This record gives sequence, C-alpha cells and structure tokens, in this order.
Amino acid sequence: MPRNPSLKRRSFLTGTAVAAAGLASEAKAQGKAPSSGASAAASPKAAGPSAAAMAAETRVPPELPPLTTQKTGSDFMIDVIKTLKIDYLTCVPGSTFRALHESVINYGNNTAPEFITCLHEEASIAMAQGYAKVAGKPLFVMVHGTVGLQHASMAIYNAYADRVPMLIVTGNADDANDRRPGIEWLHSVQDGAAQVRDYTKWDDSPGSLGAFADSTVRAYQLSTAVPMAPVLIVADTGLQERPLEEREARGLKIPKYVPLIPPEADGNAVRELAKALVAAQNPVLIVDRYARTANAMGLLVQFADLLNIPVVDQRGRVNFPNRHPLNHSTRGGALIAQADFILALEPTDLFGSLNNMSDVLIRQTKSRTKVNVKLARISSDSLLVRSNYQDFQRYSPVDFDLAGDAEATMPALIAAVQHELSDARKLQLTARGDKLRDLSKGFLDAAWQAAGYGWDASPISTARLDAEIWAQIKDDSWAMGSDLAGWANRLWNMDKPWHHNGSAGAGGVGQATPAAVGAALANRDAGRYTVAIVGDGDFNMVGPGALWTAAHHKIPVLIVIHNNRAYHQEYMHIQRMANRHNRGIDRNWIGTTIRDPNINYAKVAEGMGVRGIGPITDPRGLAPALKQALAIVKKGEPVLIDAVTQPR
Ligand SMILES: Cc1ncc(C[n+]2csc(CCOP(=O)(O)OP(=O)(O)O)c2C)c(N)n1
Repeated sequence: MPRNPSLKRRSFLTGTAVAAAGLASEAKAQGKAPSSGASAAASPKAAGPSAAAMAAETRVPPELPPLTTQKTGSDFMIDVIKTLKIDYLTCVPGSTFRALHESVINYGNNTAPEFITCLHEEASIAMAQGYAKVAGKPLFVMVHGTVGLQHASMAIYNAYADRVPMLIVTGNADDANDRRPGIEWLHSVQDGAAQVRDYTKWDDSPGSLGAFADSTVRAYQLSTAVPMAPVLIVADTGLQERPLEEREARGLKIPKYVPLIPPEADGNAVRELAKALVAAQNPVLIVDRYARTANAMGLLVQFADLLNIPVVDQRGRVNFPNRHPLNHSTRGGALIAQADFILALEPTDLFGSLNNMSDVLIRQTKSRTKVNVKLARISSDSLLVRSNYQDFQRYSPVDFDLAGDAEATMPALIAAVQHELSDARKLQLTARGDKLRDLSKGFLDAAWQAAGYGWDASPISTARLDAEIWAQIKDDSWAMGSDLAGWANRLWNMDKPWHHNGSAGAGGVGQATPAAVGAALANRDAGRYTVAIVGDGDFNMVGPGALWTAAHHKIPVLIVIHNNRAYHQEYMHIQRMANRHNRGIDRNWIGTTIRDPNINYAKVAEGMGVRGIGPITDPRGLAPALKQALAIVKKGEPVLIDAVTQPR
C-alpha cells in the first residue's frame, strides 16, 4: 500500500506495460528483435491482442508494485541537498537509501553532488575528512542503515575528534508494518543515529519531507559551524520512496542555508591577553587546530612577526610556514621549559604539551614548564564536549581561558597587541626576534644533516624516501596527503594551506589512504596533484579499495607505501612489555610483523586498476620510480610506489 492515501491511479503506469516498453527499447538498442512479451508494444504492424489478452497483459500483477512517473520524496530530498552546493557524494550503495541513490543519478543528473563510488563505508567517511580539510567545505556521504553505519563508525570518530564537517545520511525503514521480512528487519533500528551519537555533533530522524528539509539544512549549518563535526540524518525509506502529490510538492519549503559566523573571544579578555603578551619576556605560541580558512596563515605570520614570538606548530592544521624564521617547533620542548608566558591556539592536548608522563608501570607526571609560567588559551573546543569518548584529553587549567574561535579572534588580538606596543617595547621585541631568526638559520641544515644518516641503507631510510620525493615535486603544484615518519615537515617547504592534511584525528588506523584520495579529489579540482606516504599497516585496511575509487574517478594521487613490513608501533609496544617483563625480545615479531608472505603492494595496486611500481629496496631505485610515477600522476591518474623502508 502506498503510504499516501490520496495517491491517484492516473499517476501510475502499469508494471507490465512499462516493462514491455522497456524490453522493446532495450532490444532495439542491442539491435535484436524484441521477444514475445514485448512484441505488441514494439511493433505497430503486428496483429493486435484480444481484449482478454490485453486485460491480462495490462493488469497489475499482485506481486508487482505499481510504477510512478511522479516526483518522489527522494527527489525532493535531492532538491534539499542541492541547495547546499555540495560537489560530491561518497558512497557504498545500500537498499535503505536506494531511492535517494536513484534520485541522485537520474533526477539530480549526477552533478552537485556527483556520485563517487567507494568500496567500504570507512573509506567514504575518511575521503570526506581528507576532502573537507583541503576544500574547506563538507562532502555528502550516504551509508547503508545499521551495517553501513557500523562500518563507517571508526572513521566518523576520527573526523569528530579532528573537528571536520560532513553531512552523513543513512536510510531506515521506520515503519515496522511496512518492512519486508528478513534483511529489512536486520538493517532497521529504532534509533538510527544511536550508535554514532557520541561522536556526531547533531542528528535527526525527520518524520516528514518538510522536516527533512529543515533538519538537513540545520544539520549542515551545525556541521560547518565552529567547532565543526560530522552530522547525521536518518532518512526513512517510506519517505524516500513514496510519490509526491503535485500539491504537496508545491507546499514544501527548503530553508535557506546561512553559515554561522564563528564566535570571537570576548574583547576585554583579548585586551588583557594582549597586555600580558607584550609584557612577557619569553613568550611561546603553541598552535594546533588554529587554521580554518585560507586567511589563517597570513594572520598568524603577522601576529608572530609583530610580537617576535617563537611558534611551536603541532600541525593539526596548516597553521604556519615550516621555514618561517619564527617557526621553532623542532625545539618546542626547550622553549616551553623556559617560557614565562605560553599562549595556545586551539590546542588539542594542552596538558600533554605542558607535562611529561612516563610510560612505566607506575605512571609519573612531570611538568615541563617553569613554576610561575602564565598560561593562556583561545579555543572553541569547550563549545563541543561529550562525556563518553575521552578525546577531550586531561583537564589543563590556564590563567586566561578565552572561549572562541582562535582564527576569528586573531584580527582583534593583532589590533590589541598593536595598541599595547610602545616604540621602546617594539625595539626590545625586535632584538628578541633577531636572536630567534639567527637561531633558525641552522634549522634546515640540521634537518638535512640528520636526513643523511643511513642515506644508502637498504631497506630505505624514511628520510631518504621523503628527500627523494621532494627533489622531484618541489617545482610543481603539489599537496601532501600524509607522511607517517614526518620527514616531509622538516625537509619540504610547506607554506600553503594544502601542503599537509593534518592527522587522522583519533588515531584510528586505516584513514591515511582514503583521506589522501579525498584530499586529492579537492586538490584535483584546484589543479594540483597529491602525494601521500602511507604505512603498510594503515594501507592494508581500506587502502586498496580507495585506490580503485581513485582509478575509477581519475583522481591524481601518488601513494607511496612506507613498507616496513610491520605494525611497527605495536612492535615497539610489545618490545617495551617484553623488556619490562625481562623476557627477551626474540618473539616480538609474532602478531606485529607483516611478512611471510611479504605483500606485493604494486601487484595489489595493479589488481585495483592502478599502476604499481616496486617493491623498491635499493634507495637508488627511488629516483627513476618517482619519475615514472609522477609522469602518471600528472596525466591525472593514481599511481602507487611500494618502498621497502626502515621501521620509522
Ligand atoms: C583501527 C586501529 N587498529 C589498531 C590500532 C593500533 N595501532 C596503532 S599504530 C598501528 C600500526 C600501524 O602500522 P603502519 O601503518 O604500518 O605504521 P608503523 O607503525 O608500522 O610505522 C596499529 C595497529 C589503531 N590505532 N587503530
């Protein structure tokens, strides 16, 4: 029974007649004669069927549903989504949103959003995470009810902990009376969002199309408002699939999306903070998830130059140029230890920055700071806190705690510092800045010198891997997806918002490759290619499928496998336990190495339709492999290099 009792029969075409016409046109397209059931509809010259045969043919058989030419609920849902101007939809198909899927590709003409086929829901979400951090706007993700959302959940937690926006829609057959026995029950829930509610910002299960419009626009506004996070809408299958009466369609309204202005910290508090900063002798600036837009980096450079303050960049976002002479991240520990004033902008773990906790049986915490240090924080994190998942880290009290978005507050903070700075103080601060700038002259050389250790080693040193990549990309328009060992940050020149993609957020392994493919999608549209250096353990989870997605949708990305043939981090943990228990480390490889057989990642890539190069064990093989790979990526295609490396 259609849910809408006012549905009129004239809106339906009978199942058999349409099926016959369809068969006929399909046969025509294939150059074949249509078979018996379709002949009457296909050939006007054929003798007409008897009235009884006609009646039998055109009667709706009880097992076939009536067909409709009307606009459907899911078409209207796509009207709503289209107002949000989302470019792509990442998706593994599922029957709980089959009507929405069909509406995207036919009614919505597969544009804005365009369907990006994924091979795992975890990859759909991780792609959206990587994309949003480059494009500065969310993706739309559809996941199958219950089981699709279960697959997606770790990636949603990563994106939540990373404060990245995305609009997720899942389907659910709300009305138990209408559920077909079997699978529709298995994939239905009473409360569709319950399993991810702890790590989404907002969810709703709208009961009508009007409510869907309101809730989806509200969800999108909340997701993109600071602090950003994923949101989830549960779309009832009945609402999606039922035809829309013209009159009803005319009555539906789609509210306008208006972005929320990010909250700026209180003006008086900003002025107090500026006074303290100007007066401080050895201030330090810690930045983590500060940069939100393309303006952020320029503002931070202006602020640091004005105060001549050293910056410790924890790289949750692309905050500060890594070669700026005030970027002193490599000696962050020493700076924090001697600081009299520390300002943290959107820190994710301030306690961890200010304290050291040893990994021994009886945990001991030691402060890294001077006793009298004054602390300040500008952060939006306290505006979104949930109880269960502990991503908020240990409580860290500070002297000036300003609630607000740090980037939005920066212009006011710069103005307040300018106001506080006398000419005499400016001179003193310039002298401080000169010393810091002098000191920084040695940073790059020191990094290259350190990178030289084990230069010719086989397996390849991780520093050499990153150095060889840099040598070949440095004059191009490049972006970085991820870098497990972190040498790129020391050796490459990173001064654009897309020059790295931050971290997974919650340390959920498996994110790096799909997030890089998502970032590469945004970078492709901006005319750049993406390079990502990905751990083998991380890659194995959903990386191969993400490669196929990149091949299918022509997304230019170079995935370099940092192949240490191990879950090396876990290897180190087991080593620590074996040492602690004084049992020797000769059995550490059990459960921590990925050998015997060694995985051939180049072959895995080839199986996914992506050119695979390697395994490369001799570092001299890297340069020609990279040359070959970059030629492919510059043609707009994905490619993989399997580099057999030192552990880290
Ligand atoms: C989903 C998930 N499972 C397990 C872990 C535990 N874990 C942390 S690092 C790591 C190893 C990852 O291996 P790889 O990407 O090759 O990096 P490596 O440690 O070898 O440098 C694992 C399994 C995790 N963080 N997330």
